[in-house]
Amino acid sequence: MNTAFISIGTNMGDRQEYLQLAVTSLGATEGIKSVETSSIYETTPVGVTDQADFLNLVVCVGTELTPLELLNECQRIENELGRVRTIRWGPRTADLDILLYNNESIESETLSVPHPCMRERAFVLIPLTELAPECLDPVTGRPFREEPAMQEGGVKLWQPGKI
Ligand code: A4P
Ligand code: MG
Repeated sequence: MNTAFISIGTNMGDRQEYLQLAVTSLGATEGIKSVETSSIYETTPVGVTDQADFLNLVVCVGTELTPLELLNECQRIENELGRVRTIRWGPRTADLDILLYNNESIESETLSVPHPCMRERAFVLIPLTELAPECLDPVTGRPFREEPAMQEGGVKLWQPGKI
């Protein structure tokens, strides 16, 4: 069994409902055997800042899917949730990014793991280290909890506990 971490973000419509639907869809996906979520955090937008606040969480999945199969399933769920791809970094109903897949380092045309921006994003690091406090960066060997971006702010606990 493989362990993967996935970041989910949403800033449109009923944000909690979209997170719930995304987590439920992951759990119902063939080849995904277990799903565990962090708390939900409300986060100020990064990148394009002139947009609504996000809800973010991180999910740990146990899976028999390969990394590319998992990416396909994440994109299927994004499409099912009606994401309209307009502006890069712009508003979306749900964005699912693969953060980590076991201890692997993957660089292909369609997939980069660890996710290239994850070390700079408090909205990823805070829920990730809540779920897996000892998690190490497979590339640098450092614990994610020691990343300076953890202190960046803009991330507040919105709904404690798993969903
Ligand atoms: N891709 C490569 N690696 C991965 C990976 N590890 N996981 C490719 C998922 N996809 C990966 O993604 C573009 C392509 O990236 C995919 O086709 C896949 O082959 P996309 O989802 O179409 O584009 P995007 O999400 O609009 O762009 P990007 O660069 O992925 O944006 P991010 O990094 O996802 O950032 N602020 C807050 N507070 N909270 C957020 O959740 N999210 C973003 C989006 C910006 N600001 C935010 C948040
Ligand atoms: Mg994305």
